[in-house]
Amino acid sequence: YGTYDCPSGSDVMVHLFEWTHASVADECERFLSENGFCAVQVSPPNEHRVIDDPWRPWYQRYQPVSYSMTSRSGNELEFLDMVNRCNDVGVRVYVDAVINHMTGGGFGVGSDGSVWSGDGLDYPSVPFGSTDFNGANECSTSSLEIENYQDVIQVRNCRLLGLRDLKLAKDYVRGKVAEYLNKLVGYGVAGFRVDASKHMWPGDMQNIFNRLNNLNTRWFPSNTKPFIYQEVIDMGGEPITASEYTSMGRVTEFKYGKNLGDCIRKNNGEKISYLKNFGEGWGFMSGVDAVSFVDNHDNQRGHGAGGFGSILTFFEDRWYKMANAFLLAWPYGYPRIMSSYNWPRNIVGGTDQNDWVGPPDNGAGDTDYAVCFNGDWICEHRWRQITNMVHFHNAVINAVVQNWWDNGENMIAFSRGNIGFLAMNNENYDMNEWLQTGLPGGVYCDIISGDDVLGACTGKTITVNANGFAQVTISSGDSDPMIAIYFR
Ligand code: QV4
Ligand code: CA
Repeated sequence: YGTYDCPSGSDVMVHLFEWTHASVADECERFLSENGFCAVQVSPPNEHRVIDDPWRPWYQRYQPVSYSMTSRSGNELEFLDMVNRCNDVGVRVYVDAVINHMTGGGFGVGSDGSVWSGDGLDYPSVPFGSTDFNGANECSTSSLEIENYQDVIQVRNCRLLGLRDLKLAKDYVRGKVAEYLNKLVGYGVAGFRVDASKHMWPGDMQNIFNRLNNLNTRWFPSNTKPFIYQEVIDMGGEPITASEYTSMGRVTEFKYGKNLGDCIRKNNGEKISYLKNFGEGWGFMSGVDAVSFVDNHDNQRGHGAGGFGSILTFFEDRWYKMANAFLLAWPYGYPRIMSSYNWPRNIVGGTDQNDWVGPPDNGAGDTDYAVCFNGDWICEHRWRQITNMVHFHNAVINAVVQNWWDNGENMIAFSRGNIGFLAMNNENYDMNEWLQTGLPGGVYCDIISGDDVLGACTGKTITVNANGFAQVTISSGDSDPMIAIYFR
């Protein structure tokens, strides 16, 4: 576990948050495969609670009702079609696996028509009954809720946000979860984002992962296990740490987006020149264990960890492009790009009043087919500055950082061996420096301000002399105050 096998020369994943299966399938064929993406993370495809109040929030999908496969993104056949078509063009599908819990309290009918009762701990479509959940024997709080994150047993045996906590110590429950994951593996899914991993005992997870089948040999080499990455929010200060999980797969490094956001925003005297040793040098987990990202579906709306004052999102597009350019230029972790829909964000007293708003839909709760730059589909992964940096990332994948330069404040530049070079100006005055790019002499196309179409550059050009030096000029007024060039 923890290994993955991207098509050669690609190593970036994109989270197509709340996209329907049909639109993901098309995006694999028409865009992701053409632009160096290794994989797509899709929203939980299993049956989930359907919430009316508030109306069809995105988070209803984090309340499983069963492991049958009709969700807001589509039905089982559409899921299968998506996996087939993405795999056929070399794009892996990673499923968001919600296996720590089922729904919160209440009762109702799920997205695939199954009855459920959180009040009665009854999920007949699995089936799970009351003995399949942690209760007063396992969890010591009278509310059965997690009340204290300093208490490891509470965090893992009590309820997260009231969500009915599965007894993953039990063989039957482990078996049902593994059966679900293996169904997906059989369909051709290549890996899993394991939701709420902090709230599960590593030993229970290891037991489940040990039951997983090898990947489908229609697309993958024999004896290849699914790629695992685990959602653990470890900002320090809690007894549960990311390091308890790294033997089973990668782990989400939430310090990355928070600290990068702080540097770009210049919070508390932070500067981008401090990024010189970003990663392990900042106390992050080892890069080979990490999934790195600027924002995710939680912290872009104030859930999870990070905080609005730190995390950068598409709402702050200039800074956001800078953050993603750094993410993709700097060697640390397996980078994940967020692809969002717009909503009427309204932060009052630190809380987004509209943090619940679901994806664009037809008014009846059926998610629209995603059309980029149309309506509310933001498609950050298709922003030129970000897509082109995915190409850059793949081109420099094996090259080390060299030729670091900074002005001691908020101008930086570095090369990746003799393949790529990035410079960024986050000052409020212009940058005009004669810098070593590491690159062979020649005229290069800046892929931030334009595209290199069949050798004709639509953006700025940068001339590198025979010794690798170039005059780097970045106006502080540029809409994207950076340049990136690489050798092809
Ligand atoms: C409400 C009350 C609770 C009460 C409960 C009683 O707020 O105090 O106990 O009713 O039943 C939603 C609502 C939440 C509601 C809950 C249960 O927001 O108010 O509780 O449902 O009905 C997402 C959302 C949550 C949402 C949940 C389930 O972020 O708001 O809860 O889905 O729909 C920690 C964890 C980390 C987690 C993060 C959010 O360590 O693992 O919190 N992140 C992941 C996902 C995230 C998801 C979950 C975990 C749960 O990335 O998207 O939560 O699967 O940091
Ligand atoms: Ca748990």
